[in-house]
Amino acid sequence: MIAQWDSLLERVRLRDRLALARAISLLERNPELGHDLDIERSRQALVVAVAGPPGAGKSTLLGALASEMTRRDATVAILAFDPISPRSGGAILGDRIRMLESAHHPQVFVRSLAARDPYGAGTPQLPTLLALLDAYGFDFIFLESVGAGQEASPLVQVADVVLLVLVPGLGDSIQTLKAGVLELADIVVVNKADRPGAEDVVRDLSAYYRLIAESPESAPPILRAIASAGEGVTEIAEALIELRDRRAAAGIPEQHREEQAARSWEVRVRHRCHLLITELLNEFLAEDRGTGRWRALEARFYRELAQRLQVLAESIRADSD
Ligand SMILES: Nc1nc2c(ncn2[C@@H]2O[C@H](COP(=O)(O)OP(=O)(O)O)[C@@H](O)[C@H]2O)c(=O)[nH]1
Ligand SMILES: [Mg+2]
Repeated sequence: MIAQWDSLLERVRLRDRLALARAISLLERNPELGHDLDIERSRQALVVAVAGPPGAGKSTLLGALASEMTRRDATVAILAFDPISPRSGGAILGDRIRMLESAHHPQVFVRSLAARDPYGAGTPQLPTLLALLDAYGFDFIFLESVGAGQEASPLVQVADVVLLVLVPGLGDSIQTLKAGVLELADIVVVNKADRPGAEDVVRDLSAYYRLIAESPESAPPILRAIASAGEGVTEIAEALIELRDRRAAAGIPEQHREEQAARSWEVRVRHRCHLLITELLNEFLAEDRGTGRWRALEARFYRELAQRLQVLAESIRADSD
């Protein structure tokens, strides 16, 4: 399997799309693969987390943005993270993204992935996935979560920049948003500008950033858009290209690289622990539902958890030898 992975990786570096798709599938089944890849990442791609409430138009905007980027000869990867719905067991993908996917545009790669964590935000393989897409040589990698998206999710943590999509009529407007994501935003889009109240949101956001920004230049641009009509998309593409160019010119500071590597590691460890505990807990609960014997099982639960952690530790040691 390692040999298969290595040969796929070689082909990915030569921009072989089929190999890329296969490598992602292999990685989905084998989270341990590509362990060190994220450390080696050249990071020429700009990784953009797209955050915002469900229904804000993130998928629609991404479809329009991808088209705009390809007109500028840029290559784009879109990863859509869908929570595993207990009812359907399946995944949902925005219509516009689905359209792109089926159009087989040579410059756009779209993949929908199942998110197995409570934030609806990814998989333990996320850092490796990004490294893989980076190795292929994409200019932009967009990450969309269909989770609540208003908090600092793991997607935001691994991204280079955060594109926040908001809409008119957010109740008490920006007060309803968790502060974290507003502060992390590098570009803010007020989408559905065809609806009443768009200017109110723009005004509230401007006031907010005037208050918190250290200098006017450090406040994110606030752009209006009507994603469904493709309006305002050029400006968003230009803002992203400018961010990318500025980062490329400045070089990536060593400290930032270290921070990214540490965060990638944190995301992976968090997910692994979460999965391990959840799976074991589900097994115990299924075994004992309704009998009340679970109280007595607690000690056994911890013993078994320790054993599984031991197995995980061994597999990781074997992998890095
Ligand atoms: N009126 C209006 N509707 C839009 C706009 N952008 C997207 N929509 C619609 O909003 C709905 C949700 O869009 P979607 O992209 O799936 O949102 P997501 O959940 O944030 O990905 C869809 O029915 C879109 O057609 C816009 O600018 N104006
Ligand atoms: Mg969506």
